[in-house]
Parts: sequence; structure tokens; C-alpha cells
Amino acid sequence: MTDVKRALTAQRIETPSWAFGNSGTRFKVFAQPGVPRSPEEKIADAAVVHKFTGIAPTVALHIPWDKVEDYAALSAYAQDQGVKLGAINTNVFQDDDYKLGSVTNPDPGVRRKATDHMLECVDIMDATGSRDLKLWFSDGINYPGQDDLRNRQDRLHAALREAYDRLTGDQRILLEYKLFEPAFYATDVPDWGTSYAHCVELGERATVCIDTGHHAPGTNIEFIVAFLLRQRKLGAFDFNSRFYADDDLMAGAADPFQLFRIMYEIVRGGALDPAYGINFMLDQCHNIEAKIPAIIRSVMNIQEATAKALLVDRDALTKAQNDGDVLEANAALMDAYNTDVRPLLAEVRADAGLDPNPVAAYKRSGYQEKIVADRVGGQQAGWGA
Ligand code: RM4
Ligand code: MN
Repeated sequence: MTDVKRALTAQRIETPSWAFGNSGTRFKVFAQPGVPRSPEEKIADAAVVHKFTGIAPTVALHIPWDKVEDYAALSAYAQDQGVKLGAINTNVFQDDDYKLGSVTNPDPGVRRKATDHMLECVDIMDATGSRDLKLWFSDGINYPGQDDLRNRQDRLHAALREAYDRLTGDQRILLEYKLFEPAFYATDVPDWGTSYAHCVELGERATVCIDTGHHAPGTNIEFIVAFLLRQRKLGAFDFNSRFYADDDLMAGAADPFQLFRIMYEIVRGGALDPAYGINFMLDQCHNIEAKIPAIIRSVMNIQEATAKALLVDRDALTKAQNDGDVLEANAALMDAYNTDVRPLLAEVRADAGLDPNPVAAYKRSGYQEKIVADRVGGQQAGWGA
């Protein structure tokens, strides 16, 4: 097996439980038949994505959306389906209490509640065996003067410290950032630098999560990747793509070239191997397209970008760079990007005993028809629920 094939075979992508549920814009959530009604049904769908792609063996949970009585039992259920439970995502953005913020709220009682939720999520990680506590805070303010920007940073640090100190074993914190929304004037963790600084302050178990949709348009995300890898502070991705704001479209749909550039920095930094410790997650919403094939498609898009990144002739690139040969250096990247890697990936899948075309195989499998027939009654999971 070639090195490229070996790297592609070892690649891992984590799917998000919430991407299997209904979602929409603030205007409308269009419900789809067959959508899961329980954490178990979401996990079953994630297992189907893994079955057809072979590289998505873990599924991230979101609490309380995926709240159950017995997390060890849920973990055992996942194993039976052929997957494992991945990152535990906190949700401190949907209660009325959080109108003025969660961990940065001026009210200490609300801060306590939000911090306790983070601690509860670490308890869940103990039960599921999950390594990652993923934190995204919707905290921020809408108007200048609404609250003290600097005090909010102190409150954020205090809450993070408490959660951090609760971690044991190989557990770690992934701190996500987002430029704006739902807060419109100042977000408390708006960018990678803020996340990075808090992670450094916390210690080595805290690393940055890059959600590709959470930047200003035009941001050079691969630069952030290169910088954080150099500092050993990149812990995870939330992949999705966007045309305008936080669109949460399928990874690689809006800008496959950007995804390639990101994956090139990953390959260049030696960070593709799961042993390096980066959690390559998806964080998407499928508002109008069928969910399971859309997630399969996203996994394939990341695979394609990765294959192209692996095909970059690094020797030729380095030589051109050292020679100051601008055009040759750029050509080394573009030649790899312009390679059709679909035949290579078809081979990788065939070698792994998979159908070379995962979307087509899913469509033929009858699973979609089965869930539409079976999942009748009950409350569908999702943003509208
Ligand atoms: C947020 C953020 C989080 C995700 C939620 C659903 O915008 O990206 O990662 O947990 O959405
Ligand atoms: Mn995210």
C-alpha cells in the first residue's frame, strides 16, 4: 500500500448527532420524514454513515439534546451499532437564563448554572469514555456599554478553570470561537487568538477548535491552522462551509479549494494521523437536503481534499520555495489540487471492502425507506423541537 493510501485509510472524521435531526434557518425548519426521534436513532444513522464511508467511527453528542438516563448504556448501544461516542458538546445557549450570557453573565447564579452544566458534561464523559469536552459560548453583548468587556473575560476564565480542573485521564477541553451571532456587537470568544490565549492560560489539556464557518469572510483559515499546529494548540475542527455567515453547509461545498488548503497544512504539520490527537469533526445542518447522504457527501469531500493534500509533491514544492520560484511553488500546490482523486479513493474504499461510491450504496441500501417507514409518531429531534 502506498503512503497516500495508508494515510487515507487511517483518516478519521467524527459526525455530529445534531446533523441527523431537523434544522433550518430562523425563518423555518422543514421537517423531513425518517428523522431520528432519540439519541439512539441519531447514533444508528451515524453508524450508517460509518458503514458506507469506513472513516467515521465516532459520533459527537450535544447535551441536553442527547440527554439520557444511562450514558454507559448509550455507549454500549453505540458499540453494538459499530460506532463510539465522541466529543460531548455543552449547550449553554438555549435557556431563558442565558439571555445576557452563560459563563460571562453578570448574574453569578446564571454563571453557576452554566458552569455546573459543563461539569455535568464531564460526568457524562466519564460514563461514555469520551475524551473531548467541546465548548462553544454564545456569550456576548449587543450594545456598547451593555456590560464590561474585561470583566466578562475574567468570568469566562473562572468558569473554564473550574471545568479544566475537573478533567481526568486523557480528557481535554476544546474551545471554539465565533466572530458574531447571536451577539452582534462583541462576542466573548470571537476569534482564534482569544481562544488560544484562554487555552494557554488553562494548560496543556485545553486546545482550540476551529469551526470553519465562524470567521469573517476572506479569513485565511489555513494560516490559523499552521500557526496553532506550530504551538501545539490545535485540538479540533468543526467542518462545514459557508457563502456568507455561519451557513453550516456541507463541508467542501462552498469552497473546496479552501478545504484543500486547510488539509494541506494538516498534512504539512504531520497532524492527519489520529495519533496526533486532532478531532476532525463535522458541524453542519442539512436544512433542505436529505441528511444521511449529505453527511456521507461531506465526509467524502474532506477525504477528497485530504487526498489532494497528500498528493502535493513536497520535494518539488520545497525546492521551488527555496529557489524563490513563485510560479513553480504555486504550481506544485495547484497540480495536486487539480488532480482527480476520485479513482484513488474508489480504490481505497474497494481495498477496505467498501462500495467505491458511498452515496450510491446508501441509496441502494433501502435504509432511507426503512427509517421513513419505521420512525412514525413521537417527536423528531431538531431545532424546532
Ligand atoms: C454552534 C457551534 C457549536 C455547535 C452548535 C450547534 O454554532 O458551532 O459547535 O455545537 O452551533
Ligand atoms: Mn461548531
